[in-house]
Amino acid sequence: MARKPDPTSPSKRATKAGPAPAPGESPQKAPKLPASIALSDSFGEPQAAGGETHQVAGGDVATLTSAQGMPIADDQNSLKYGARGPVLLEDPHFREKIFHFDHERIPERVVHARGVGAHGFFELTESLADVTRADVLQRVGEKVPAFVRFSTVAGSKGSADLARDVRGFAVKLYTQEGNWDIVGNNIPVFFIQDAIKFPDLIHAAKPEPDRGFPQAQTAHDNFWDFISLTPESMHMVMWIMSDRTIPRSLRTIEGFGVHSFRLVNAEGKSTFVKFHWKPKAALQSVVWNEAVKINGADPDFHRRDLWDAINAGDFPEWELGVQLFDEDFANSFDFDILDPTKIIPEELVPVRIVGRLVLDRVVDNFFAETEQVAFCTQNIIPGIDFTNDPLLQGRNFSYLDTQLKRLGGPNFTHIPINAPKVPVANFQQDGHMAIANRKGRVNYEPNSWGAEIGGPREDPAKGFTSFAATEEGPKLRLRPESFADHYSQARQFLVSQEPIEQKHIGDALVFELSKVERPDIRARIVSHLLNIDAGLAQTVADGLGLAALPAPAQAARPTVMDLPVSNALSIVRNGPDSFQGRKLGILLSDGADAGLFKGLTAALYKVGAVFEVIAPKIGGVTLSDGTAQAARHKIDGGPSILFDAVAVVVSDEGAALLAGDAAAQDFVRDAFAHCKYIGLTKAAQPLFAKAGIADLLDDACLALGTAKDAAAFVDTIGALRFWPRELEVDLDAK
Ligand code: HDE
Repeated sequence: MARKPDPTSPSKRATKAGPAPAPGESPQKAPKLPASIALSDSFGEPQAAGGETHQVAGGDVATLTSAQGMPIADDQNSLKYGARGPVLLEDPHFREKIFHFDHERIPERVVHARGVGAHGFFELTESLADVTRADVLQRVGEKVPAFVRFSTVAGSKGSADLARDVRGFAVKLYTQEGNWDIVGNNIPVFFIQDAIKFPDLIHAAKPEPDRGFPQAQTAHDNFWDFISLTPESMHMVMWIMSDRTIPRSLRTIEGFGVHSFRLVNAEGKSTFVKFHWKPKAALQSVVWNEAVKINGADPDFHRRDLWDAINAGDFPEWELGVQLFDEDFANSFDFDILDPTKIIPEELVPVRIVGRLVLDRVVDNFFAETEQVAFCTQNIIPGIDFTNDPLLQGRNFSYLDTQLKRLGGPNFTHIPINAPKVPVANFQQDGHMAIANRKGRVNYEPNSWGAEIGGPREDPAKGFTSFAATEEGPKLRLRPESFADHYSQARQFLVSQEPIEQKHIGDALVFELSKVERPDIRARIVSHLLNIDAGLAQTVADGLGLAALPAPAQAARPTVMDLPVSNALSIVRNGPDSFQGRKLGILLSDGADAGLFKGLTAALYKVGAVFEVIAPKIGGVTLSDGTAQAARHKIDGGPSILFDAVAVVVSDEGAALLAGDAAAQDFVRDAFAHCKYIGLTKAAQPLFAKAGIADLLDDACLALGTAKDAAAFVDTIGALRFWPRELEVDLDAK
């Protein structure tokens, strides 16, 4: 007969505090906790009723409950027969808790899985009442709440932030006429002209299906194979190989609606529009070698930056710009305004700034908001409408579908982050997780129950009406001839870059194609580059070690136009002019000059910049005047790649100590190799000598002696990088 377990007299083994120590290991000491917090394990004795043992004393702390609201007495132990007996199926708390945990995951987004979101507002600064009836675009000064989710495209949810990738820039505006989503990217064109190619593009970009890698990278055979067979992607290829895909911060990217949309005014007149978001912090990117290292040092680099900036009150801000144009322009333009692989250069149709988007609040809960937010391109409001861009039309079909799968039912608009901030009144009902079913007897219309019981009615005056475009023609699977030029704008993008940016495009192509195993794919890409620019094709061919140049790719439209330079396309020409909102890494040692340090931090404060101290020990340093300065990073946890510029403020003894440390050497060597501005005290020389760069120091390596030097230094580092140095430190540039 089985012995009856007696919960009141537990066996001796059950009362032992933790596992027996292994030989040679000292017995584990229980951690010292504040008196108000009880240890979570209770041995041998049933828990005191009321769950007091788990609560922080002194506050009015809520009682833990189950999802059904039942108060929980013990959250540490499942229900058992005796202390060592089997767990009972009966235990409702255990069952519910594990059940819920087992179902925590929802499918990650098939693209744009890794993202970060924030709340804010949109404010209109110039009325567009002449061209649209959209309420949110009428009255200057009017604000509506906004939620923005930034993302990378190819990587899984857990991939690193600085993958070379397009960034999603999806904006939800909670307007008085419902939610308006502008689901854009940080690049104004796309790879393909027809949505039917999207699954192929994404399959090719994602990890290869047999091996499940590479993660969050396009540097592999499948991607470049698809691209090399898809000439329409060549314009986008120029953009993704530029530094646009390795941004310094999400605060420093542009956003684009990509497609041509329509604005429709009260008279029903339509004007075409392209949407732009222009960052107040200007365009800024990192360099590739830096991106690779950032992904190791801080895979959350971008989301942390956004989080920190908002919490510090340095609210990220963008201007909303619109390019407005009419049918006449569309007919006279060299390209089809329905073709999403083309831009309309700002020099041809200027960007008119009409509003601002400010992000001023981080999310309370990542899953509830950032994960569950559901953007849909078809979320538009009266006064906004679509065009026949075939990519946009395909997207309008896709987004509802994807949310149904991801969020589990048609009621995802009931989730607070997706719910409009205006009353919803319709006869939709039921489905999974229906939270907002209508009250009353009537669930159809038309009905004859009168307004009060019978509920909402259509309103032709207020309601959305589609622009009455006239369409005709036979049903065909055909691409228009006006979409056929795949190279002219790719060339325009290239020639609009500064030489250093052109070099980076060449470097990126060589890097990516060097990861491609099949030589014929590498050559096929070069054959396309020949149609864009002979110099670039030659550079890439040389970089790959191609024995001979291939023949140029056959082009649907062989004549490549020499379009004028567009300055708006360059990052360097649109970079920052001050250090505001940026971060200096200050490497300190014991005995570092206190006056200089204070001068430096005061100068940074003055321009609205931030700094972080890196020191040999996380406990910080004692400065020359005896004051203690805390550190944010220990030297090997705070590499210079995390900062926009660095200053090395050390004493003689400090420099001698750091000179023998590989992480300190890397700190200055990387800052130098990444063309960063460097400030250094005279005493720092031995560290630079050990790092092998003492003889290379240039105009962007500035001596720091006095507080006045510090102020001059902070002025100088306003520029993005000191690019001339790259020619000294990169073999490919020689
Ligand atoms: Fe998307 N895209 N996309 N896309 N897209 C999705 O919707 C799709 C395209 C963009 O932060 C999915 O909710 C198709 C262009 C962003 O939640 C999915 C096509 C642009 C986000 C989808 C495109 C975008 C998505 C996956 C080709 C720039 C993230 C998860 C016709 C203008 C939104 C989801 C967020 C997300 C489909 C092309 C931007 C599957 C079929 C072009 C920023 O519906």
